[in-house]
Amino acid sequence: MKRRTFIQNTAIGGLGISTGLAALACGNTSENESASKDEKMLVGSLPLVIATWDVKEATAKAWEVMQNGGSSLDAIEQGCKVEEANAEGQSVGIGGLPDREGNVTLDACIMNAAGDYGAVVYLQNILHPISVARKVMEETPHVLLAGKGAEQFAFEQGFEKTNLLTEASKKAWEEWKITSQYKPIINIENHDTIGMLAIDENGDISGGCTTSGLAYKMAGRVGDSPIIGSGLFVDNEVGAATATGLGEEVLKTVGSFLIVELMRQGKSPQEACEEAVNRIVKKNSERIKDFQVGYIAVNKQGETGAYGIHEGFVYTVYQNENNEKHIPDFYLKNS
Ligand code: SD4
Repeated sequence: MKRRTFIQNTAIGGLGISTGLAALACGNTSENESASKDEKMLVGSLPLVIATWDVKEATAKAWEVMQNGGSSLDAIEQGCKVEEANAEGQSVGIGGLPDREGNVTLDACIMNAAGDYGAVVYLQNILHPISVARKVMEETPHVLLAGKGAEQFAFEQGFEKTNLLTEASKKAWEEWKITSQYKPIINIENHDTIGMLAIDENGDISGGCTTSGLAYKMAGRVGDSPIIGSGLFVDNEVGAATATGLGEEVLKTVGSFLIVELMRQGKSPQEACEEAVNRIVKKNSERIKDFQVGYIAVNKQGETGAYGIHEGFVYTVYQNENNEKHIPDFYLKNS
């Protein structure tokens, strides 16, 4: 049985994991004896896209790219661009809520299966930070460009200047200024901040993360999303993870790297996401009622996992021809 055929045959069930397939992967069945080493690795079906929040248009785009023979890296860039261009969503790209000075500043990063990484932080006036991040990765000797330098680089690469502050976001900011109270709002992200992971038919994993960060943040503030190991980490031998929510807490625990390392040690994506959330919870038992963090992860075998602190975090999976919103378990349910 060729690998591709095997992949097609696995296309059953919600997240693509059935007992039979899991057993095949674990080496318990007689079919297993004729399976190649490559086939034994596979549990969920490929290709696969998973993203934070309810972002079906973005996952559909990424899926389409891979159906047309594109790589997981192409899928990530094109999928993330869908949300960046959505002026209605107020936490990524155009229409993102500004910092307290009224500036929309964007953070994004991308990682490929070779372990290359590119990122932009505090980028202004550019519609597609994920594409600039990819250019940083592919066209420069660096991995991370910030602020004016990142903007200048984007212009040199042919990106156009775009006003990212929409009327709706300007109005929201003007209303906010009346009280100027700063308090992260749980699940404000619940539309389009995007952390996305994809595995293509070759089994290669890529990931991306793009956001306007927290609304009304201090000028100059950068969150976890563009920082390797925190908002995103990909290791093509093991799997990938990405985060959403209060970036400061993700940064302090290097959450996405932690999840990938836990998967390397044998934890499932679900167990690894839970452990990463638990680390944050343990350090913040008094404060966790005030902020949200959610993780999603995928391993090399195509299994997925997700976990949040609060109810309200959702994610989207496109696998087996199904593009669906999922509701993960969350910490505060059990405490
Ligand atoms: C940040 N983690 O800048 C981001 C915000 C976010 O959905 O994920 N919003 O802290």
